[in-house]
Amino acid sequence: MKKLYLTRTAPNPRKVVILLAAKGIDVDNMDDLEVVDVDFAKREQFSESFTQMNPMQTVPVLTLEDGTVLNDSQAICEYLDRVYGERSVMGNDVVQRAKVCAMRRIAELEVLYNFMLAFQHSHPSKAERVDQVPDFAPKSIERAIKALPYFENVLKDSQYLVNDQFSYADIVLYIALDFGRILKVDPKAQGEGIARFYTMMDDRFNLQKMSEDSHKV
Ligand SMILES: N[C@@H](CCC(=O)N[C@@H](CS)C(=O)NCC(=O)O)C(=O)O
Repeated sequence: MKKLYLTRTAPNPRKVVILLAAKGIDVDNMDDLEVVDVDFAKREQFSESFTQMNPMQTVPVLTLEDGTVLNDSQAICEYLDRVYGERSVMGNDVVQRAKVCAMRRIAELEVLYNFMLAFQHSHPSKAERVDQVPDFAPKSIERAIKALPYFENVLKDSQYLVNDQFSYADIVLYIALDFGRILKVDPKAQGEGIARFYTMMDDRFNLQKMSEDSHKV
């Protein structure tokens, strides 16, 4: 049995859950994969057994039957995209694939990671992990917001980010926009295209519900 370690409130594990959902697969109902919820509040990512498996002490992690450990969301998504379902969310032809890669890197590096840095440098729960510099938080939020017009420019005229076709780049931007809400950046106030995109993605994948459900487990 494969095992997928995740924390449903955290952005990087959410990429994996949404990638599967986009392929019509419910992560909690797979025959050959079991989900293991890692509770940050209980510091489970720092436990000895988890650290042994992933010395980076981060989620998501996917372990395969042969003992392979994949400890990065991108690597896990690449693997799951190839192994499950017919249509590739990463892109079916070489040019689409390359364009999805470029777009998701910009969404990830410019938006998601700046929001993550802002959170890590400002939230008390991250003080153990990060040598916090509080001034870094507003600057990182500013950098993320500065990147949004790039996406607005695409989304004002098309439904999705790459060739008007749903892709992994959309997943990363959606997760980043949703995470921005924690930092009081309203995804519906960043331009008409982004607002429409966020609403469309949220109707389909409902990240808010995923957070609520995770508090029940
Ligand atoms: N490169 C990794 C980064 C993973 C990462 O930073 N995960 C965060 C959650 S989004 C984490 O596990 N943080 C643990 C902590 O804050 O203690 C990936 O994309 O999988």
